[in-house]
Amino acid sequence: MLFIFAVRLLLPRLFRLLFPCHHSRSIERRGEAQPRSEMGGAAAGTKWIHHIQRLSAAKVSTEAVERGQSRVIDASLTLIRERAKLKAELLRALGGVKASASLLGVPLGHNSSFLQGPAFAPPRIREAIWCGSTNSSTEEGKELNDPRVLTDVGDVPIQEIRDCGVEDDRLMHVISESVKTVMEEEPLRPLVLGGDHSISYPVVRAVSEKLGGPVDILHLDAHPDIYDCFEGNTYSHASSFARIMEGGYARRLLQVGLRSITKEGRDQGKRFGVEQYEMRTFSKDREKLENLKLGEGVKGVYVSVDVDCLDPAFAPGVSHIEPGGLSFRDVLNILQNLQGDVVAADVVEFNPQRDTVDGMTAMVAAKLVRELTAKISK
Ligand SMILES: [Mn+2]
Repeated sequence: MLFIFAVRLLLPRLFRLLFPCHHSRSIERRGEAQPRSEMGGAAAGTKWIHHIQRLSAAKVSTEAVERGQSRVIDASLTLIRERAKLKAELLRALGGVKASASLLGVPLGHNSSFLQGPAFAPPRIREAIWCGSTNSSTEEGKELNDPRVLTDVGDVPIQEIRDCGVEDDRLMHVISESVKTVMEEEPLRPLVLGGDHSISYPVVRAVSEKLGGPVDILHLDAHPDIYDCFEGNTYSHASSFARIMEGGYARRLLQVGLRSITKEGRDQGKRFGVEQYEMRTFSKDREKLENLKLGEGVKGVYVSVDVDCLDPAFAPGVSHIEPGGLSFRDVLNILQNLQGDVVAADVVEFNPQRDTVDGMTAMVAAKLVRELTAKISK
């Protein structure tokens, strides 16, 4: 017995001694499990799973890789398109619906300058929307379990597409195409679940292109997200509104809840004519912000809610904790009293990896989604 044990213990060591190459390869393979070491100094936007560069070493032609990527993207868009078609057909058959919110998840976190947890938010938000601890009525009495009020077309499979080596230019295009696919189906209107804030750029671009003109944007956030470029990444979550304004996708941009703004943030705000409302003057601005009328003479209103617009006391599960923010009731007052045709919206930057164990911020994000649903659907 002791002899067998000794052999079993010693044989692998003897094997490694005789075949050192096998040993070093097994170390290399362990290294593969760590995406960062695999990527080396790759460009921004290539963090997390991204194995295609290693696979390319297998001498597959660029054309073949691109063909494969296109097939994956087509399949992804097809699933969203078919779900949107089915649900819109049902709504049209039910009749009497002018506009209906439809959830579209965009689980993207790699354009965040800090933590990437928002990539995991959409399923947590859905879970909280349907959590049994509350009922399915919005505050003003709309029923979320009525498909005429809310449907769901699923997620853009961001990580699955990136895992095929698709870079951000094309990925952003896929997000835009997904949003347009939903808008194709009357009466669906996209209510997008982020994701970090970089997704607002391809979403707003799609909304504006699809409607054929600019929208007015109500943007609730601790940060203006309007850097020309952040840490070398033009798609950064800190630059999305610079891209939106450059593209001419917004006529008015109102930023509310600001309390972490640099000189560049203010300069860029002036450059693009942004109406920036800072928290330090909120008590003075409150009446105006709780009685907004937007979207007249343009294609409608887009609402972008960064969960960190809220004071961290209300929503600790965010990447950038910034004290001195809005209360949840402040946000609801602004949204519920907003006059205008809300054509699409997003809720972004909820980071489940920083949430409390009982998922408090997930409930907060879900209630934002519920009340935005009430705003969109009619
Ligand atoms: Mn923010």
